[in-house]
Amino acid sequence: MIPVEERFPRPSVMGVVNVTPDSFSDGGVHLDPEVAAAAARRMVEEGATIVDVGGESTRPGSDGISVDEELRRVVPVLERLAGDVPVSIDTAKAEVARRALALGAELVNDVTAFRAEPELASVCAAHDAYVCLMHMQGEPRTMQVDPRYDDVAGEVAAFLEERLAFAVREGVREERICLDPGIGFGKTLDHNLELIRRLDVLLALGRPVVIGFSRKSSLRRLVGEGDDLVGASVAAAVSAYERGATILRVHDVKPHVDALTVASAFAP
Ligand code: HH2
Repeated sequence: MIPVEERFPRPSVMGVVNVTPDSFSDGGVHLDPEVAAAAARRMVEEGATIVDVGGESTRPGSDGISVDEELRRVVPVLERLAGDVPVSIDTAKAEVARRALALGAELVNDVTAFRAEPELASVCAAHDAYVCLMHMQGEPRTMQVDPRYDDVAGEVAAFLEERLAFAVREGVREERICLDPGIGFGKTLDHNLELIRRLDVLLALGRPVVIGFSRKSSLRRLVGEGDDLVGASVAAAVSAYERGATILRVHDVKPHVDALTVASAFAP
């Protein structure tokens, strides 16, 4: 296995496949495992480096689901992709990650950064998996009620530094880990903008940064009502890339790959 930086050269695109009835961005679209697997394959053809498969929505206001329900949603998709498509599993549950890794997933994307189930860290360590640790203030059910920070960039960085140290203590190799400030997870529009503006604070931790701004409601607040958020999402991804982000987590792969290819052509 190679370090994150080599496996995911900057910029890399992570395509999102939510196998959920209720995700805010693509809920219900990929509930049929054949449809989900076909979408994942198409994302890789369009230039995604990896596809993030998730069975539990974390949209504001959502409740959790059981291990059995999450497995029932994601396993049929993972079985169809095994050995064929590079997969990340978006889960906070050790049992779901264990099954996904056995089915060939190479990255575990935990929006709770090993807080929901700390034993998930040793599962990742045992498989030498890549890991994404994300910041969230509060929990999905209530996180958007009244998020507050004195210094959002500093507080998010301090949290991720502590979770990085925890993961390493549990045996995950640091070179396998990337960090994500968690756009929209207990944050206002201003907090989200500030996190991208001051991405250098996060980059100072020395790990590759993942950004998921795609189709999030902050973009809707900026551009107003309209058909889709593709243009807004692409602009956010390019801005994050130009400030140092490595992996962009997106729903609309092709326009992001095109935009990032052009943006990276300007890099010295
Ligand atoms: N955002 C969502 C879910 N997982 N993981 C990381 N690392 N970063 C993110 O920003 C992130 C994430 C939420 O977006 P989406 O998957 O579209 O919706 P839902 O949680 O409703 O399934």
